[in-house]
Amino acid sequence: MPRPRLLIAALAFAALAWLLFAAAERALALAQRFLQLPGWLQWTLGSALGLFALAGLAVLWWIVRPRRARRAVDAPDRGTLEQRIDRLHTRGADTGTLHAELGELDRRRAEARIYLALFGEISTGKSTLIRALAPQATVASDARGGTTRQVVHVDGALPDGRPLTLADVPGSREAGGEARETLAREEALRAHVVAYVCAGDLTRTQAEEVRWLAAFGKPLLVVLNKADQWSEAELAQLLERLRKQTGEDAAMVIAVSAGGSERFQRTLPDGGVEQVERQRKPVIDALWKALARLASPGAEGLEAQRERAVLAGLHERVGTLETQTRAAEAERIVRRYAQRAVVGALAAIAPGSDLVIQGALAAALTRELARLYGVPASDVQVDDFVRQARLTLRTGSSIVLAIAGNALKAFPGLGTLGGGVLHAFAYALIFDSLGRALAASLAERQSLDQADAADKLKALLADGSGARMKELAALTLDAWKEKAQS
Ligand SMILES: Nc1nc2c(ncn2[C@@H]2O[C@H](COP(=O)(O)OP(=O)(O)OP(=O)(O)O)[C@@H](O)[C@H]2O)c(=O)[nH]1
Ligand SMILES: [Mg+2]
Repeated sequence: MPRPRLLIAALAFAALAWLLFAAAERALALAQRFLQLPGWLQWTLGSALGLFALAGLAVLWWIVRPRRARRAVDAPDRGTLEQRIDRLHTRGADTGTLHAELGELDRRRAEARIYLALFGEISTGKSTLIRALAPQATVASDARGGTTRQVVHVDGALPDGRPLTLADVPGSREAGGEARETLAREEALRAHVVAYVCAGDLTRTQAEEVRWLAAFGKPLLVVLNKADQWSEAELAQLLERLRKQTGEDAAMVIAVSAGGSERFQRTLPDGGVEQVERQRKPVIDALWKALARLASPGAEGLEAQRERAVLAGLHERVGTLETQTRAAEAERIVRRYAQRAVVGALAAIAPGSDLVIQGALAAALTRELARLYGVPASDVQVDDFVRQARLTLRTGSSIVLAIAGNALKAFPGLGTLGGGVLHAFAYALIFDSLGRALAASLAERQSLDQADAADKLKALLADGSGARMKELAALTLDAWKEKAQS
């Protein structure tokens, strides 16, 4: 610490000590005077002081009371994210939509319009609300008045004239609509302000959606639509419950009536009936007021939070793609080693009755998979791992041969090719199981966990079902044919 700061600290400390002494002295003097007062005055003054202290404590509690912790999402910086996307691209993953998302991020920043996304379960009235917010806009969206299938943007304006783009998104929680729900969520992240539209008390899943949106830290508005369906007293209660339910998550909770149409039957004077459709009048003043307040920082002022949300969403998407890409790569590696093991087995002159894992091959497979998952693996660790796999196999050798024999019966062409093929097939099964077990364990534990991988290996060696056997049989047959030709 530089000297002047040290000096200031010492002076501040001395001043504080002096103050404390003075306060203590004063308190003692006051206490003495208090004791000299007549009894009734002691009581009145004492109770007043006590009440005062209690009120102070209450205020203090109100300030520091524990609040429902808001889970903030991780948002990496843009540079790191771009590097990860580029790495995925060079590894052959389809990164088109990720690049497009970054492009859209920049496009909207340059545009400097405020984006409001309306998000919520199906049929809560999002599309109707957008029509009410921008009645003059010619919306291409559902003239049929059906469910929204894709993201639709509608241009409007805030009460003060600033341009506003409204994003209508597909409703969430539609049976079989998972892909559309993803579209909706991604669009919600791209907006400056999000309105969560509901039409009554929040269900647990709706409350979770609100929490999910809030975690991105953007202004979030909960809009109770279809207010016309409730009495004033019911509405007040509903709003109260919604406020309690969403707590810190929502900046505001308001009620509106987007309008929509109602149909009813009218009995005509001649006794006939007529179907009538009538537009309800929208009542959305509260929404305009709330929007004016939430959008007051302007597109620029809200941009940092918006960018954070988009990057956080991308972070998740990139993570998923990384996992998928790595798994696909692991599968290719495992297949390559299974092939090599088969070729090696077919080249052996006289196959013994024992199955012994080809050590060098297994070590190379282990090393390659560990590198893929970014798990450091020393030579000792790799050797240990191969030894453990051998032990696992020794006890399971007969099971593997039995499974291989059984599987071969299902492929008539292979069964007749003799014992060499049975052994080769068994090795395909062994290396495929070893590789898959190791890849799964590495992905799960991020370490070379022998016990875990051995458990997984045992399970896979004993699993002779399904498409895996077919693939391994084809692989064995190909190798056999190649050998026969040469
Ligand atoms: N009573 C009443 N009904 C409304 C109101 N707003 C919308 N509706 C009705 O609610 C139904 C659904 O409205 P939409 O606007 O299509 O709902 P949405 O949220 O866009 O639905 P999805 O696109 O499927 O997610 C329609 O029948 C509307 O007429 C309202 O304020 N009051
Ligand atoms: Mg809609």
